[in-house]
Amino acid sequence: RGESSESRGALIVFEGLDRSGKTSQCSRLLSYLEGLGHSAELWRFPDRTTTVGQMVSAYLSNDLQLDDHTIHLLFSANRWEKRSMMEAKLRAGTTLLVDRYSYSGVAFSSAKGLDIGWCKAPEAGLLAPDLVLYLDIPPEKAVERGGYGGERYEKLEFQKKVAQCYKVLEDSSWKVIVCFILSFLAIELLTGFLLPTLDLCHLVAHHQESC
Ligand code: 2DT
Repeated sequence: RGESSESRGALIVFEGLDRSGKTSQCSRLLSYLEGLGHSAELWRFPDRTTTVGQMVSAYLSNDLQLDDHTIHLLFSANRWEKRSMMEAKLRAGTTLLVDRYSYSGVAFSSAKGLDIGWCKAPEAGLLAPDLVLYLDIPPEKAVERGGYGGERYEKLEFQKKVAQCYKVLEDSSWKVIVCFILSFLAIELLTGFLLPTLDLCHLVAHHQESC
């Protein structure tokens, strides 16, 4: 390991359908990394605590009706308002485990029929993830897990479209993890991808643009 002043944290993003296990795996990975002595934090988008995030939350719970483009930009704005804090954390050496990010933004909005190029545009300039862990679960299996609440997107037909839209977005930063393997091998699998990424972060000086 290099000098601590030269090392930054890694930006690790979890993506997947609702009920794919992102939140659980994020927490497990956090404990694991902390056990290894890494500084790490759990983040999630949407971050419902901000003013923008409260609008997003009201939209998701059907208390607020918004045009599809408008809500798309609010989701993106919610990432932009956290960008400088994320960068500061990463520079200070803290690894961020982020539950949903730009890929959710593009997949969910393009699943509604919005142009994919238009959906990607406001994401340009956000911090690029070092690693995206995509938890791959068939939509029918996700429904079986139960726990779909009453939120706007938690319906099987829509989740099927989202799954198709996610597939188009896969790039070299992605590791696709098949969900039924995950329950047995989660930490081993994840850390097989993760630890090399953490090492790499000590060498990478700058973040690239995302999307
Ligand atoms: P959670 O259930 O994980 O809180 O997500 N979504 C999320 C979007 O449509 N665009 C985005 O940019 C993000 C981050 C996915 C709430 C829902 O919001 C969707 C599910």
